Amino acid sequence: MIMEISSLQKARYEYAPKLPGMLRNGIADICVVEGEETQSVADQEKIKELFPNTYGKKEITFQKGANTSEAKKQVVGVILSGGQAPGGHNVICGLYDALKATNKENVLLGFKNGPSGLIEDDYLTFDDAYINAYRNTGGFDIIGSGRTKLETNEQFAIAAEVCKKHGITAIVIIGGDDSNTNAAVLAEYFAANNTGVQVIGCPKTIDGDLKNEDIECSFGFDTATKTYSELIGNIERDANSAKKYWHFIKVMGRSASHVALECALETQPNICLISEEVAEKKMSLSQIADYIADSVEKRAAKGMNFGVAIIPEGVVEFVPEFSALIQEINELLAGSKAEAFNALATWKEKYAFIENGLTKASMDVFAILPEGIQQQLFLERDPHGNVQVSLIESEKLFSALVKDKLEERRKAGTYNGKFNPLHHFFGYEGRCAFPSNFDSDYCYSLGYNAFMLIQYGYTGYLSKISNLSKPASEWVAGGMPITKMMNVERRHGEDKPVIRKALVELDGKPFKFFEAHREEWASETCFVYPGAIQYYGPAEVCDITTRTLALEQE
Ligand code: FBP
Repeated sequence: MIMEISSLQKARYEYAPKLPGMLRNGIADICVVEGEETQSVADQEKIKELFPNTYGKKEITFQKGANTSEAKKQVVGVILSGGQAPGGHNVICGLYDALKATNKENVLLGFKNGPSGLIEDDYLTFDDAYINAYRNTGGFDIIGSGRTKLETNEQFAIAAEVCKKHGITAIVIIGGDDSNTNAAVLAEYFAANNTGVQVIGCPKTIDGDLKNEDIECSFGFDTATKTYSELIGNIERDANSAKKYWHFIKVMGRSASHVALECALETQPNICLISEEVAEKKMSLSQIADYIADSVEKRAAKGMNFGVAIIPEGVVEFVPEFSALIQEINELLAGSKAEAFNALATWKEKYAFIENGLTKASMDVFAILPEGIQQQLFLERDPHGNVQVSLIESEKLFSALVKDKLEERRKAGTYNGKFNPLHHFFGYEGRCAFPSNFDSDYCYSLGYNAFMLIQYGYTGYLSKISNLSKPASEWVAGGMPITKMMNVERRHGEDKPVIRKALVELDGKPFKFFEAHREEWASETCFVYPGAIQYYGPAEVCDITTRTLALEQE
């Protein structure tokens, strides 16, 4: 079968990603500067105890200088883990190029379909022809991805066997906070068992929640938010042209609202909910609906019966009364009780069962939900029997609640507008887009740098490229022990060492900027139309980073 490719894809094959200045001559010209020993962000004693071989290592930076790394053949295995994020292919391309430029005998293996590929010994060996077909392209189809977790000693023992079989010297895990937590645990296991296999992580996720004082952003966030912002901007322009619809747009981001906030900074919609603020202010569904309805009412009074509201995917979990309701529903249907519920023939009977089982507070919340959402709460269960909150159509939920509020206001005589809502969900549209120049460069650098860390013998480190709001020539390459980013959290009833997830900081500059402008955006039409990602043209159009990063590094 002949694979057809688009003109853009052909052109992107030729794009030469920009590396940080210090990496541009490869290993021959790179030396290591070791910094301070590190401590985990919290729970130091516990993390130290759990990671006796990899805890407290020094942060490192590369700079130009004479290479002192050991000359040995490297066989590296790479894994893509979790949700797709634009640029993943370039991490692998950068890793491959660095590995081959260092020694032509070096080998790169790609384990297929996520971490399970390592356990199942399902892999391919990269060569130039294979790699060249994926340069600067979106997606994770180069080897596939998956969400299997590597976390048990049995899995680690199998992984060690597979590494031994292929003579693997290092594993690179490209993943988010959970996958890199697992990378740290695997690194510790390999070190404790003297396998000689190093483990390096690369920070991935469109959600933008794997960041901290060392990791300025996860890759994919730039392209995904630019893709969503293009679409939101197009919708804003449509809304401003037709002047007859209110668009409720849910954007991905399982938990944190970084994606929603970045899209709001890019497009200046009338409304953008920020889940972290909803939690901080303990807002109820009714208060959120009133907040949106205020904007609808103010705009209607000026003859503007249209608008755009951005809803972060994870928001309902941050509404205290809603998460209490979810917990009660999980208990209500725990174990065999689910069977009794499912045996009831009609929704009326099921409703009575629910009414009987919920507390009054939760029933009050349940009662105001549109029937479609009520039923969704009982249909979609995960393998543990829990409600899958991410599947709740919160964009429809909020527009329905706003509609009710507006009817009340109409009766009270304060509102006399028209409210025609339309709904959208932007998530999968952005995860495999052609990576922006920023993500192409950043990802290639992360992969290239990961090999430098391997070559210099480091394990349990995250590939770190910083100074990202500056041109790539000024970026700084180095590595950070993953244990530095860890703390202990309660997960599934157990205390676990995990990388701390970064939520939107309400005292951070991106949120502060949004907060200072949102009142005006809510009542006026201040839309901004970012347009499509540009790959060719002036740097100020093609190479700009996110507003979030620019504001954070101001
Ligand atoms: P990662 O954290 O693995 O990068 O994935 C994040 C994400 O893209 C979320 O934004 C979204 O909620 C989720 O993946 C969707 O998961 P799936 O691909 O399994 O449907």
